[in-house]
This record gives sequence, C-alpha cells and structure tokens, in this order.
Amino acid sequence: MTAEKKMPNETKEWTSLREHYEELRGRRLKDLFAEDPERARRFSLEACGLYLDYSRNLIVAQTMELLFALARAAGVREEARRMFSGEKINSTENRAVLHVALRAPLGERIEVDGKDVVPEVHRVLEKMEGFARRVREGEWRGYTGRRIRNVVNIGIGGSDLGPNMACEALRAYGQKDLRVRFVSNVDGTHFVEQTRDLNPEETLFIIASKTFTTLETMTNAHSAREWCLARLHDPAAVSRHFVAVSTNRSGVAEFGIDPANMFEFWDWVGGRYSMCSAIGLPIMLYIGPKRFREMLAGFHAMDRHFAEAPLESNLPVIMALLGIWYVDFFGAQTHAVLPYDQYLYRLPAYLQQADMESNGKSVDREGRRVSYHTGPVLWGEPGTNGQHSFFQLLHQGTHLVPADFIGFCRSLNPLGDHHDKLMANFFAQTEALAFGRSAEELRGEGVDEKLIPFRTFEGNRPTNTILAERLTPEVLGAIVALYEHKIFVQGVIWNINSFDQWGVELGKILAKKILSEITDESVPLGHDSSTNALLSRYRARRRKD
Ligand code: G6Q
Repeated sequence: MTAEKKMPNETKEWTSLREHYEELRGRRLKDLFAEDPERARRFSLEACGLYLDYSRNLIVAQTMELLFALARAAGVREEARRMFSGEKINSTENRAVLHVALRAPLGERIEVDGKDVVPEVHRVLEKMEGFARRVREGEWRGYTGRRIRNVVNIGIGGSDLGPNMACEALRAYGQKDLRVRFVSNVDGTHFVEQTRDLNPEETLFIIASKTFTTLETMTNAHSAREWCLARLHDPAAVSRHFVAVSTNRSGVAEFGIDPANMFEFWDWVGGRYSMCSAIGLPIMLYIGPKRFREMLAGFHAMDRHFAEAPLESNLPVIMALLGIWYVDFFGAQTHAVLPYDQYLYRLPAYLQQADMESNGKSVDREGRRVSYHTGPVLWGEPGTNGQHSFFQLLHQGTHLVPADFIGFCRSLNPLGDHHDKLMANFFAQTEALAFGRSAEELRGEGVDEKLIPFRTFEGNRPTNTILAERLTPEVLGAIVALYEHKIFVQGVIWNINSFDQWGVELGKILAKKILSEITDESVPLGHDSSTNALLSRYRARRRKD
C-alpha cells in the first residue's frame, strides 16, 4: 500500500516557507531595493516577447529558492510532462488535458489512447481555414445570395469567453466590413439586443457548444433559427446561415445543421481551454487564418518555454509561485489583473473563468478536504479606468491585493500623446504601490499635519509588471498561455484537479427542475420556505403585464 500523499502544507518545504514568511513579513520593499542595487535585474526575465519584472514582490532571493523547492517537491515538472504526453490527468472525468496539442505544429506527436491527435487538429484547422476564406472573400453567401456581413457566436462559458475576449483584443486586425457579435446569456435581452440591427440574410450563426445540450446555448440557438426563418421562410436556409462547433455530431444533426458544416473538437479539450480549437472559429473569421496561426504560434512558444525552461527562469512557474506565496502565506484572497490596453478589456473576465473555474476547489486530488487556501478571486479592469475607481483600495485599503499590470511599448492607435500618458500612469501606479508616500515626505512638502494620516501611503503592495512591445496575435497567445500554465502549476502545488467543474454542473441540474415547476403550476413546491415563497410569488406574477 502506498503511503497517503502529504498535503502541501504538511511538507518541510511549506514549513520552511512559513518560517521564512515570519522573518520577512516586516520588511519593506523600499529597503529591499535600497539594499540590493541588482534587484530589478535579479527579479526580471524575458520570454516569448514578454518582459516580466517581478522585483516589486514581497520576496528576497531566499523566498524564490524556497518556492522553487516547493514546486520541485510537488512534482511540477513531472505533472507537466504527464499533461503534455496526453495522460488522463483530469482524474474525475478520466480525460486527458491537451489544449497544448491544439497549437502543436504538424509533425509533433501527442498521443491519446495510443492515437496521435496532432494530424486531427490540423485537419480541423484546415477545414476552418477553408470556411473562413470563403466567408471572408464573399464566396460563402447567405440563402438569398447576399454576402455575410455579420457573424453571431452563440455559446456560453468556455464556448464564449475566449473568442469574445480575443475578437476584442485583436480588433485592430479584424476585417472591417465583418461584424462579430456574441450571445451567451439565456436572458432574451442578450439575443434581442445583439441581433436588433442585423439583417438575417447577411448573418451567419455559429452554435458553439462542446456538449450541444447547454440550456442557454440551445435556447438561443432555437431563437436564432426562428429569427432567421421569420425572414427567410424556407428551412433549407438554415444550412447557409448556421454552422456548429461541437463534439456532439448527433446533437448537431438533430438541430438541423448539416454535419458537413460542423467543426469538431474533442473531449480532451476543456471548455475554458478551448479558444485554440474550433471554438476559435469567430476569431479566425474575424482576423483571418494567417493571423489566427500567428496567435497559435504565440501560444505554442509559451508552451515550449513552460515545458523546457528551468523553473528558475520559467515565467508561468514564477507567477504561479508568487500567487501561492500571497494566497497561502500572506492570506491574500483576491488577485487583480490590470491591462493597460483598451483592447484587452475582456481579458480579466476571460481569466476569471480560466482561473476560478480551474482552481476554485476545496477538495484535493485524493478527495480530501484541503486545509489551506486554493485559487483566489480574480478580477480586474483596464487602466487607466480602474485608477478612477477601485485603485483607492489597492493603495490604502486594508486588504492585500497582489496585481499584474500588463502594458505595451507601442500603441496600435498612436494618437497624439495618448500612449505616453497611458504608460506614464502604468509606471507611476506600480511605483506608488510599491514605495508609497511616507509621513516625512509629506511633511517635507509642507502638507498640513492634520492631513498626514490620510495622505500617507504605506506602499509595500506587490505587483508584477508584464511589458511587451505591441499587442499582436502572437503576443496575445503568449499572454493567455502564460496564465493557463500559471493556473496549471498552482493546481499541481495545491494538489487539486484544475480541469473539472462540478460546481458548474450542479447549476445546470438545479435550474432544470425549477423550470419544470415554473411552467407547470400544478407541481407542488417542495423546496425550503424561502425558495417556495419566491417561486410562488414569481408564478403568480410572471404573466401579469
Ligand atoms: C468550461 C466549462 C463551461 C462550459 C460551458 C459551455 O470549462 O465547462 O464554462 O464551457 O458550460 O458548455 P458547452 O460548450 O458544452 O455548451
């Protein structure tokens, strides 16, 4: 019998970190910088077009050594090898986790159950490319012969957030006469508002659903079909205006979409890790196959970096370890991602799912309740907007909020001195968060003594700075893969399964039962008194207007 695996907080590496934390907790970043003129150089590195400065973290060289030791003891390298080689590391669903295969070049071999999946990946990519070219060049037309001007993606969660985020992020590269919209919410408002100004004759719907059973997506897909047929009348029009992205061939056919117009993916692609699969079809339609391939190359470069670089110079590993340092030793409950680029305004929402659905777990891979904290609440908004809203709390609140600042040296829309002003704020904020403003400095400036406590900034608020040259498809790919692998490393150290999502499944089941009770008022309500009262009230009023 093998001995039960120790929880990470029972290991000697964790104990050393705890002791080290006690020694380090009173230290100030201001002093750490003063003591070590090499600090910025020591704690920075560059890979895949991304420069990471992590010197403004509450660490010294020994902290990193102890964190790397923790990563080694947890078997981060071995677990990464298992993921890359197609082992079924998603143990509760008995599935391989192979989003890295979606961006592997032809010729690389990655096997699932003894079958190389890379040729399949490229077959689907080529099919997507053929389709994207035809739509973009006006060869694929609507039922009445009109050019496709609008693409509406209907999907939710992993079948929405990635393509939605990337289409916004890469808008500068998008085909100008093609509108790409996203409908995810089952709230009819979403569908109505997103299609209100569209002509069905010029609109192509992509029904994106891994399972092809998701309530929201199926409801929106049926409404889309009605909306389309209300104008086009002939059910034969569906095949010109609907394509599907799914793993469920029979479900697609049942809906009435020609399986020839289905772009498939596989059960070894998790929803929130699927934007490089056919789920990325709206991105490819919008930016074109060449740019899409560049994005995949950016993902792949980061995959290689993660798989090959030593832990000490490995971007995702370092960011993962710093995250654990704050969550488990400093007690940080949240983590902010703050892109200083308007195009990246959906990135925090995207990463929210990637991170929180993956590492929002309280049971380890052995099924035991964990006795340490796992994934933090991830949130964020683009700069400089955030500065005029929640940054107050980052600077002077009582919570420690580690933050990632993401910025670019060159703007895609050079307009007067906007970019320099944007970046001046970017650099100023991380400096202020790290070093604050002391009472002495304020006195030196002649600030009224009564105001000193209010105008003092403690500083010592940790940040990472990620600086890249320009937001290109490749750089976007590298950024997303960086976070994917960061999440993976944290999951390994916390010994949780980052690739299932039973919390999501529960919601799907509960809503189905209540829906039947709402629509059939003869069904007795057998819930708790609160739910019963709310449902009765809703039943009585829902059709009163
Ligand atoms: C992602 C989750 C979840 C999923 C949606 C949509 O990792 O599993 O967000 O993507 O529930 O599921 P379908 O693609 O099956 O419609």
